[in-house]
Amino acid sequence: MKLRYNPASPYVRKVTVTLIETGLEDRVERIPTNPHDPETDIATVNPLGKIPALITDDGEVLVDSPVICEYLDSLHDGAKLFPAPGAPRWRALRLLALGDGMTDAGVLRRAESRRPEAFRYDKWVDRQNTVIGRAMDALEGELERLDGPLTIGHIAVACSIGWLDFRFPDLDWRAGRPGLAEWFEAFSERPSMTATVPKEAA
Ligand SMILES: N[C@@H](CCC(=O)N[C@@H](CS)C(=O)NCC(=O)O)C(=O)O
Repeated sequence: MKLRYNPASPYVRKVTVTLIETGLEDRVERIPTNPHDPETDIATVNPLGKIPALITDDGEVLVDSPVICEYLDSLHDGAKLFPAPGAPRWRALRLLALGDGMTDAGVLRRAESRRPEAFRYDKWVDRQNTVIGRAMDALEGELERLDGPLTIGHIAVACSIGWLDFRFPDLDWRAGRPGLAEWFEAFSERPSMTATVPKEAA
């Protein structure tokens, strides 16, 4: 399999953490890709022009990190990151959506701040910060759901927070959320997380 990859992307990180946690890391070749490079060929692989994209051994192209992660989860016999249908699955998918939603809001905030100053809309930035803050408050209020067997939800939340720390070190999200901060510090010590800390591509 081939993974269109960038070490700064929080969505890609979810996939690489999944690969490590499921023991599939050696089956995937990482192809460095900058989707913002005008010369990139990513659109010939993924019409949406985004990473991650996974080319399977059958030549199928899978896009969107939740889809890729669920596919990878189907390839191993260990404990599943996507629980079987039932309440645990919905809890995991809820966390996945919250984590990805925080990342999506952060991406929107970052896009706004990269516009020429005259085109920036501060209220839009504030709106995204509010979204991130509300989602984190929700997580702080349901810390017990962050315990228990590892799921794709935990991975999504941790990759999101790790990326928010990387891009917005001034966010100060730990203030007033001691439980979430403690959970994140502990989760970040997993080998799958220490091996995938976000960084700019070389
Ligand atoms: N929902 C997608 C989001 C992927 C995404 O937005 N990736 C960013 C990199 S972090 C990207 O490729 N952006 C390029 C663009 O939007 O043109 C997923 O979960 O995979």
